[in-house]
Amino acid sequence: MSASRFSDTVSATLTDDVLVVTIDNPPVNALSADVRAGLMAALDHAEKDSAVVAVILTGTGNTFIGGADIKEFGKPPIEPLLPLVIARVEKFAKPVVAAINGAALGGGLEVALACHERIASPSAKIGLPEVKLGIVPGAGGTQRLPRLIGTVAAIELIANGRIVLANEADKLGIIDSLIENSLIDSAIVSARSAADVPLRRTGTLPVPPGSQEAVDKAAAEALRKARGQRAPAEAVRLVRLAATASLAEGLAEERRTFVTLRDSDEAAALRHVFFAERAAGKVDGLEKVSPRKIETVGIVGTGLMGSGIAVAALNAGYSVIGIEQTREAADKGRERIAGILDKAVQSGRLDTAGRDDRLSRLTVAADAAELAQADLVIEAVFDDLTVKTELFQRLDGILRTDAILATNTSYLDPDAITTATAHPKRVVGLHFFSPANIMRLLEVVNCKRTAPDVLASALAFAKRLGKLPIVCGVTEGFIGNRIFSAYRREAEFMVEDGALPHEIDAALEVYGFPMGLFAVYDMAGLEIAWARRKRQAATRDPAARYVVIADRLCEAGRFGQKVGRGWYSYPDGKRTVDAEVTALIKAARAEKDITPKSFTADEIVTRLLKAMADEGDALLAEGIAARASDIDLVMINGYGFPPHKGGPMFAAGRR
Ligand code: 3H9
Repeated sequence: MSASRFSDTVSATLTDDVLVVTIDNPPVNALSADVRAGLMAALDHAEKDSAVVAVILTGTGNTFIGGADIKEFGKPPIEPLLPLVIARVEKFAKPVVAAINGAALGGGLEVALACHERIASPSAKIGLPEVKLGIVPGAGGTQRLPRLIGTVAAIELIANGRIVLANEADKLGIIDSLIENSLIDSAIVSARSAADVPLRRTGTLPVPPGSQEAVDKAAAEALRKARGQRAPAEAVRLVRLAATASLAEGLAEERRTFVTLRDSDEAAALRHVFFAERAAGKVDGLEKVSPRKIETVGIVGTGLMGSGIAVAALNAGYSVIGIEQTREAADKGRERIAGILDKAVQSGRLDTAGRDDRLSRLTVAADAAELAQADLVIEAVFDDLTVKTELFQRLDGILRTDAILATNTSYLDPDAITTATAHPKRVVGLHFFSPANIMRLLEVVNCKRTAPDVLASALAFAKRLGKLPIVCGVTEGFIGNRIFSAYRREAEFMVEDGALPHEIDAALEVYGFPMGLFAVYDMAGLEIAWARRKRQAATRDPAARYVVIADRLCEAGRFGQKVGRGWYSYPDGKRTVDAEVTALIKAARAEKDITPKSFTADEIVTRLLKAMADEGDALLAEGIAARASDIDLVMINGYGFPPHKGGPMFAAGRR
């Protein structure tokens, strides 16, 4: 066995007559300029050296190749470009086998698709997730994948950016075999035997014929989910093209589309989101702090929120102890949790063995003493300061001193709740979003006295739950509800100034929100916010601008969709502009002598973005949020802000 190095990141060993080329470019073996140059040099070497009969491409660690180097996008391109490297692989005279040891994504899968054979370990994750970055595959993915798996499956994977595990990739025909052990040894055997038969070059294969109806259905489904984003539609177009155009034509069109999309605002926004997600949850100074061990999670209150949290924890493998005040309530709580799991079984997301395993790790008791075993206790009781402080006091006598105590309050001051416990350092806020088993966002509130290892533990817990943790300081409503309040306030100011709710909603929906603000209000119900406004009335600054319209709606019994009338009315369930609401708005304007002006959709969006970004700037100045990108993630993952616009801070900055 002899070793050679072709660049800083690409080296090879010659095992008898097979050259095993390894990419070692941590953290994810991205196809940087050095990797591309190294691969070309390795192929040069393999071509010239008659002792080499076949080549294997593989990666180090748990990645084969994570894709193109996203950090290179937006910079001048460096030769050799990836399509050139890939064309060379496909045309290579000696067999090239991809030994897919881990994630093969984007350009990484495109390299593998050009190889003459693909074998993978069971842990491999395979996909073309480019649309998630606002682009299409740019190195042959849209042209080669359909040649292996057909148009329908290729649309389904590429236009949705869906990543599959090796097992599914094997069934689909993306890989040729799945190898449990000794991947490289098997690859060597395959490569040698491939040297004796004609090579299977993916680009020369015809796209398997399929039903046009099924193609149209897959395309329509992908476009529906895309909600106006460009990349999925382009991906569909390119995959369809593979069936009718030559490989060369298809590749040229793919490349043109890739370059246009790569330089688009949409792609810049989604790249921002990608890196924002990787930065989220990182806290300066916490890198060296070890989290405490958490295996058993107590949840006090198994209502809507508590049961959702319980399911999230059970899904992540924790043992869960739910606590209610009475045996009857505990039974109901257990039923609620089991009900969520049953629904998952019915929809095929969970098998019955998985449900039974989860239920075997669940206890719901009426006696808080059970929490003595818990490593972390999350309170999800009624959002009332007295209720929560009394609970914290009681828990002091039950919990182990090293157990962590989390509050799930939405609006109360966690530092005020903390005063009730003799162990304030163990308190942290975990603000889940409902339904807690589904929503990815989790605001992790670093309270005044939270110990660093408690914060580190909360972050590790969030990660294990598969959540996106955003650390924030203590402020009313934390990051999300503070920005949302500013957004809501501005929208109501605009209604008073002359825009009608449906005009604002239409502008937001065209911008990319799944639903306009006033439609969301109606869906959520108006009465809880009304009650809060009434509570706050005495302490409100009388000089501050206050819009009475929402109060008037509530006074008229217009509590939203569930009563058939709110900001809109809902005859036959259909959202409809209501003249009574318009009259009420006009009357409120007249009371303040406001002459209504009209707003364009762009003016509406600009004003709302500015309101959100100004509040975001305030959160940064107050040290509540650590970075602007965290604020963007909160609004994208908790409040429907369109990801392809990058979040309010990013979008306002671009304007
Ligand atoms: C593409 O391929 C286009 C082609 O079609 C055409 C080209 C012509 N580049 O996620 P992690 C960094 S587009 C640069 O926490 P994990 C990431 O920022 C690409 N950097 O790890 C982070 O850095 P830091 C298509 C990248 O183990 C670190 O790696 N490919 C890239 O949880 C660790 O990341 C994709 O969209 C990259 N491509 O998951 C795949 N990827 O430590 C994108 C990651 O400084 N990547 N980084 O914060 C992933 O999905 C995951 O990173 C992966 C590993 C599953 C690979």
